[in-house]
Amino acid sequence: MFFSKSFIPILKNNPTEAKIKSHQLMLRTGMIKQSSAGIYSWLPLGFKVMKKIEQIVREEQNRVGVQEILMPTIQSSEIWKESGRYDDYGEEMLRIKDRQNREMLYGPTNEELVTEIFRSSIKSYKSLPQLLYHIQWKFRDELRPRFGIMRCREFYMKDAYSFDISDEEAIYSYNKFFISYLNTFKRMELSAIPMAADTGPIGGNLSHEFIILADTGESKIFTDKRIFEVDSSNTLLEKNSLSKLRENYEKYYSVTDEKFNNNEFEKNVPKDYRLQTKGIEVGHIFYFGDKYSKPMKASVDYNGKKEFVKMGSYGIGVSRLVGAIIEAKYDDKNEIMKWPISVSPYDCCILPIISKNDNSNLDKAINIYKNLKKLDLDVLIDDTDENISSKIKKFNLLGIPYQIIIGKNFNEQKIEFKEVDKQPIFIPLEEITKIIKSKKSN
Ligand code: 5CA
Repeated sequence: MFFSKSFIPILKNNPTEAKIKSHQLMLRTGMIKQSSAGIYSWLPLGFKVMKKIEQIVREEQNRVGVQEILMPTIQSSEIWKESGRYDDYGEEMLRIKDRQNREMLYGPTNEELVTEIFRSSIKSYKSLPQLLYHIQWKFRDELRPRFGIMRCREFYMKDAYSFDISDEEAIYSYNKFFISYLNTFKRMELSAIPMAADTGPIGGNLSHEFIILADTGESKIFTDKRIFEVDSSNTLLEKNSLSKLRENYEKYYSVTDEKFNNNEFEKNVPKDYRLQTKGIEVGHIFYFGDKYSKPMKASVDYNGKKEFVKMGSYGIGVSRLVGAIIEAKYDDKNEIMKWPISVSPYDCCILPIISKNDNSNLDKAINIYKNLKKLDLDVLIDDTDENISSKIKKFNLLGIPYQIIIGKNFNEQKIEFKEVDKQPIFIPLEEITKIIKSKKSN
């Protein structure tokens, strides 16, 4: 992509309405545009990042055997009346009437709809477990939408649902999501810590929030620092290995504020390991047994009788993750963003120094651009005649991790190559592509 033709509307200064760095940076670099309170359009740069996050989430769901479906955003109120949540959900739910005066709603979550889909087709326990997910827009009429896409009204969520015959099997499903979430966030170079959490309007008695530590986060957390050292890498997708993993985490006291109890904290965590801080909730998983299957009569035949299925639900804030990654990776002091390559809007950028009457650096840059494109790399070339220092400043904010700079002493064997947050090195193009490709395939 040529910068002059791209739709990346950069702002000169930080917008004053934005209070946290991710919101500032997303507006400043033209990733999003607010269309009304808590509702945003996604412009090319932001959309590319979100789509890459979505794809990682999808691959990791598929890897643990969850099947993708797509449910609509608009739901009928009938099923919500069956579960009893139509009234409970209150003003956060956006209620709509169609032309026949039927009560509809814009889905804030999908437990009811997926249960309705399940019960209409699955009749025997032999078809269990069923693990289904979709990635779809949600609407919650938040009282105080804030921090840009971090707490907004319309947001993009991956929500998954599990159906099992017994508590034991259902916990096995729960644990598959547990490992899948750890792997998902690891691929985005994030360290997300699972913490015992409250279940809120979703219900149930077992729940974990996946939290990224950040001063600007809205979740208060109380944790034993040793939990950061738990290693999930050799976990197998079978019952014992997964419950061992959960045990390894649950050994350490680690909770969100709704679950916090100071006596327990002090009793269980030696003084030196106590940490009270803030974080961003990027995922939340719940086990709630027959909370929905019972009132909605979702049962299967089992040993000659009908058994209500045991359910769990599992969310990831796909759009919120864009902001959460910025909060985790943006270097405020030096004003440098560095996207993890797995979600970066481009793999690499080329910054030629272009003077008024001399296009030779641009020609060299275009040549390199074509070579990189042939190797399937996604490249942004800054073909504008801005001076190099403002180009560098701009690209520090855009956060593309790798830069090729073409200046007056250009030498094919020693091309200036720079990681956005490091000093440049001088190497041939083959070396550059090797570095980027190997980082991408990690
Ligand atoms: N049905 C369950 C699990 S599928 C559910 O809705 N869980 S949730 O309410 O915790 O939401 C799942 C994830 O969506 C959260 O962890 C958070 O990352 C994201 N999320 C929730 N509300 C918002 C919001 N207002 N703006 C942006 N992201 C949100």
